[in-house]
Amino acid sequence: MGILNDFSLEGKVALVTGASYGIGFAIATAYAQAGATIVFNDIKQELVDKGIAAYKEEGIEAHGYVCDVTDEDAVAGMVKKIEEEVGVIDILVNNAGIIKRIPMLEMSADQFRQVIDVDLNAPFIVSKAVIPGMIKKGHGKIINICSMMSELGRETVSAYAAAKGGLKMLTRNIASEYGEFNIQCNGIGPGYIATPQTAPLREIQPDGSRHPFDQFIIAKTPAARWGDTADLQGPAVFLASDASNFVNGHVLYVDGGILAYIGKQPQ
Ligand code: NAP
Ligand code: GCO
Repeated sequence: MGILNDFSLEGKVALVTGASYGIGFAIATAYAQAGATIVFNDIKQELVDKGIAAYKEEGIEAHGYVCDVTDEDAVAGMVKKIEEEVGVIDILVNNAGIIKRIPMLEMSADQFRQVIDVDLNAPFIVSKAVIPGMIKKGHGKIINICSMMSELGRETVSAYAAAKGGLKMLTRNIASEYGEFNIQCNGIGPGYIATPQTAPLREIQPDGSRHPFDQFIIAKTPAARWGDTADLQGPAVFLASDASNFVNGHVLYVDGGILAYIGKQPQ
């Protein structure tokens, strides 16, 4: 098969955090199709059970663990269990994330910290727990799910933008610090993707019209549509596979062109 072999994930163990549904689920499904064994976690048993059932429907025997990614001891315990029960992790996707859309002057410091904790501190905690195994194995892939907000700001998302901007720099730093151990750490910056996280921005209005933010995103995206979780699958497989072995510290924006576009000129 030549070059296509480089994209295979056969024999690899992949941990995707917060992957019962949404972007994490789509990425894990693609990894399974490429040959990897799938491990995921979520905060609640109910979500883990739902996730396992959803993977089963796709013909995937996924291993699910209950774990809050912000809890350092819990994460260390989970990674130890995964190593014993499934195998040493080859691929980590730091996907679990939250957003709070609150104007900065109305946001409490506690709310700000909660977002930083899940979206920035947790990728540090989980990466720290898996890197030693990757070093022993002689290779590893870490993929951090960044955002348009790793580059851009907008009203109401100060904590999220601060966290995702920080996650871009954590990505570069892991690449810098552990590249010599054959570990590649890259980011994916999804554009606006239709998932439960963005559902409030797409709600149909009482008069049946589209949400103004929905219309704004369509106008701001050269592809003129929201992204689908499937749009992230190919890029995620590339960054987890041998095809990207000399790609390190990069953020691959999968955004339908948003970051390249100044916006529609006035008619
Ligand atoms: P989602 O639908 O809200 O899914 C996020 C998942 O993370 C949920 O399963 C959630 O569980 C889990 N999670 C949250 N906090 C956690 C914690 N402390 N420990 C373990 N799991 C936790 O979001 P999504 O849209 O698929 O987004 C996935 C990632 O992509 C996030 O990092 C997000 O910021 C990023 N992203 C999304 C978009 C987009 O347009 N949708 C664009 C760019 C980047 P619960 O349901 O229990 O909260
Ligand atoms: C928002 C959105 C975004 C997206 C995504 C963009 O309120 O602006 O939720 O932040 O979720 O991260 O890449």
